[in-house]
Amino acid sequence: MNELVKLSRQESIAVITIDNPPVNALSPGVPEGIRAALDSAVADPAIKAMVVIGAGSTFIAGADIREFGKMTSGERPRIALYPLLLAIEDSPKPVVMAIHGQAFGGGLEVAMAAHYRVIAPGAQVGQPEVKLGIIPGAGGTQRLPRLAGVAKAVEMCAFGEPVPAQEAVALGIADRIIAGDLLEGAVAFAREIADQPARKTRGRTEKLANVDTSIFANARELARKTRRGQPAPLAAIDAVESSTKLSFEEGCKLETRLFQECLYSNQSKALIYAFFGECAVNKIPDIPKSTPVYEIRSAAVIGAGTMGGGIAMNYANAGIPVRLKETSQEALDRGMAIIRKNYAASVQKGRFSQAAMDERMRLIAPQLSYEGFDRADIIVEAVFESMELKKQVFGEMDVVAKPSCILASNTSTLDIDQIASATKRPHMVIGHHFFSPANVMRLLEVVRGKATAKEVIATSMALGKRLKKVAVLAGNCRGFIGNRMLAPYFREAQFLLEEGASVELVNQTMYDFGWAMGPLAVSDLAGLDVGWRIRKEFKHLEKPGVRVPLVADRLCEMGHFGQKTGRGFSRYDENRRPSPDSETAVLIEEVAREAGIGRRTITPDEIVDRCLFALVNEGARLLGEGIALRAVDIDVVYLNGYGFPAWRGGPMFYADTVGLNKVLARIEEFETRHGSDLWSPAPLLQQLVSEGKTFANYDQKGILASA
Ligand code: 3H9
Repeated sequence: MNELVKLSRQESIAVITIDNPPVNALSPGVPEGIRAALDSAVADPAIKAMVVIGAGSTFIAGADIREFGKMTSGERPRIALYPLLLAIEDSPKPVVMAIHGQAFGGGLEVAMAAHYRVIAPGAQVGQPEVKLGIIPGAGGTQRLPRLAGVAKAVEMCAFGEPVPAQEAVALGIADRIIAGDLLEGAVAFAREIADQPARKTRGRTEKLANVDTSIFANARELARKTRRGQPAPLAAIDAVESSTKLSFEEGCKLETRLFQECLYSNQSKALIYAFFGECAVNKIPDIPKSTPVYEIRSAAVIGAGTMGGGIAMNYANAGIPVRLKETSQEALDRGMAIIRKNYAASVQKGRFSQAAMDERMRLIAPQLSYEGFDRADIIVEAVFESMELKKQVFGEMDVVAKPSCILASNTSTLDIDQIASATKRPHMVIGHHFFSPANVMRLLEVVRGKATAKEVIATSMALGKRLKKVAVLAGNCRGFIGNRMLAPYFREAQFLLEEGASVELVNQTMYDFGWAMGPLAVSDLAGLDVGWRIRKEFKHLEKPGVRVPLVADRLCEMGHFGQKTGRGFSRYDENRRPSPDSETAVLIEEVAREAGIGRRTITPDEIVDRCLFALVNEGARLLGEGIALRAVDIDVVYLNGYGFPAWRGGPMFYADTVGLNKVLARIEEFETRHGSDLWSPAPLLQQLVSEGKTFANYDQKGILASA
């Protein structure tokens, strides 16, 4: 019907195939093509029913997200799916949607307008729009409750999680699972129902009656808690609730209004940016897609502590057998017990079955020796953060590993080149910095040493995806992207204490900004002793006369390491609930007095600017030095590894929204007040401001230049 949608025939059944790679998004031309094919099939007297199917790996992943920016900037008119869906639903001949891969967003909305849906066993359906800061905008909030019931529709539209094929059938979203050839099965199904009367989803109201209204109140409460600061989930609940009160047409009108409000918000811009950011970080200018990759069929991890155990779980979750080595039986048993406990908790929460847990446990081989390490395709070192120890372990890895084995370090701060120097194959050495808890956190910082081979980098990026991580490439420097930026952020949080803010004010202010936790609460969670140890290791690098934070070290000297000792910046009860620690407050005043720091009233605005612009300034420095490839790479790191609010897009996106000239002016103000050693503006930031540009402009230039 056009180059994106084809019409063919299998006797009396018309087959409409959407072919818009990579994910059959509803880009301009696709809805028009479906409409033309539908009209043509309806007009053809030889056709009794239609099947709509997607070419390639998926049915339809939704509206074309790239179009939203064009719509809000006035470049293109609104995506008009509503009339197409009515035409499908009003077709006098039955329409069967054949779903494989994903029917997401507008894809599910198209599918629900049909009279029947068949689905492949591995497929998923979902309304993930809230993850983009919007709500379903083509009748999803009205048709889904009619098929799946109101409670499930609220859950799917407000929280965005997909539903697998089996559940879709049980819920009534799909009619039948088709194992084997989907098109063949769908055509056979279409023949079966060709003479049945058409069932219009919008006319079905049986699941809208006698709805327990507490569903909405409970969902709102959950959304306020788990999607803090985000209006889209609440708008989605309002829209689904309207299906129980308004006619289909009126419900759709409300949905459209709420969709528009969300679409034009800054939050949706930030979340859409974050979505494309995750795709962008995979593209590395000097490593083309054609770069050969090593096959990873088996892995080994050294160190069964919190990180090592979590990393081993990632491999087992991906179906990759993994050996887990420790130096003592006691540590090994402890590590395996934690893994078992974590898996058991997932089974209890219904995330996977007991059989799946047993299989994952079977894939992890605990051991005290290097036996079998010679067959591993990758060995990940996850020992204590000490250069001496890591070099010793890498020396051992070098001896046992086969030549094609990748040697990865989970270091969070140390120099990868120095670690690599302990081996005879620095080209095979790379950083795989997982984030704690490694089995949960999505970020994987892949750290490139100066000798790391391109194939090893390409393999690491692909492996990241297989382990269901967001892999971001970083250059080698102390702390890489995430932790290097975190240092000035934490520094400012502590300086603010010394200058007069309370622990609670600093934490609450950053929490209210949207961070998952305040900076001092994060330090207490991570353990103050970790930073203390690192600071001691790097003491020789400190510039004499430059102010350093004093409170954390003093707390450590008192044995207050944070949550694990029950005391740190805050006090913690047995359930790790925080409360103010008056002794810490006294200590802070004492430290300030000793250091001659004057105390004053600190406002929340100053807390936000000091902490965030310290982060942004360091980010700009990383960009200028080429440690981070693009500003979006930094943002993806912060969104996936550090609890930065996704709806603010990340620190660099946030700086663009504030205006880089304003950010620079504030940094210059802090420089005057606190000195150039702490606050000299990053040269790249100065350059962008002088050229009237943004970080987004910088990224565009970088991507275009490398294309
Ligand atoms: C919506 O539907 C609103 C409606 O209510 C209608 C309103 C009127 N558009 O993720 P991948 C690109 S809102 C444009 O690596 P995977 C992606 O950027 C939409 N592009 O593949 C990447 O590009 P590149 C609701 C899209 O196999 C490439 O495709 N739907 C879209 O790991 C491959 O993507 C969603 O939110 C899109 N919709 O995962 C679903 N989707 O090659 C969003 C993907 O340049 N998509 N791209 O790097 C997904 O969740 C995943 O892409 C999916 C495939 C699970 C489908």
